[in-house]
Amino acid sequence: MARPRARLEHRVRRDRRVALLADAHLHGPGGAAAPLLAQLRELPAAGATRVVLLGDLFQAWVGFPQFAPPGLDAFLELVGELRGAGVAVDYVEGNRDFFLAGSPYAAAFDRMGTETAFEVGGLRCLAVHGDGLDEGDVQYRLWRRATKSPPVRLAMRRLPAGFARRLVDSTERKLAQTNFKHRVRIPEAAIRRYAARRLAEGYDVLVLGHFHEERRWEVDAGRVWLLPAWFHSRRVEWIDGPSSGRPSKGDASLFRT
Ligand SMILES: [Mn+2]
Repeated sequence: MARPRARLEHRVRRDRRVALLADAHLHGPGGAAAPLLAQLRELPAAGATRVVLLGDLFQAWVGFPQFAPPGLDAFLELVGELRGAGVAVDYVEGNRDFFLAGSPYAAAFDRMGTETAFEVGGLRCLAVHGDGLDEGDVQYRLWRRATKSPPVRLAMRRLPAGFARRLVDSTERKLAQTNFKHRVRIPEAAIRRYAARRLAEGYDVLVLGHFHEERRWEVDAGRVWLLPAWFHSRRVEWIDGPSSGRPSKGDASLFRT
């Protein structure tokens, strides 16, 4: 049986313009939060109706207050402003995000979980972070299961702040090791197998983060888009619907070469 996923509500709301952002790794390679927040602040004026944050926004983000990364308060305040301006904000948990769904932070977003779905420009899109879909990487999958397990959650919830910071730092080093293979090779065959399975559920586009390098593939059942890491590209990506008033990138040009 597949691991239970925190399935999110698939509302039939057609978005006009969706902004996508993955792997900012703030306070890691992404640096300070301010430049990213400035870009997000522009989304309502740019016509966004939804922004999907595909995980690993911070170098590490744990759903308990003693782990709060620098810049979190300003980020959450901005999320509130975006939603107040009519932009839906979804957060998809990455491998550097721990116990966020079900935490007090979840209420700050329209949706918070391991995946989200939306429809824009006639495309039914599914967004998932992308770690753990390589079924051949047993070491990583075991590590992920252990670090996101209920006993670890219980232990982390009770940790004092100083210890929490040291734990994040040592976790950081382990992540660097377990993710090493992903840094040198994108598991294309595994991603294509995963895409075939998920697109068959009724989606046209699978959007992934995590792999940091951009790829756009046509597959039998639809399309796969690996987003560039924000800490490299320093920009948000877009999927446009036909009524956005901008040249349509919703369909034909979404996968332009
Ligand atoms: Mn990741």
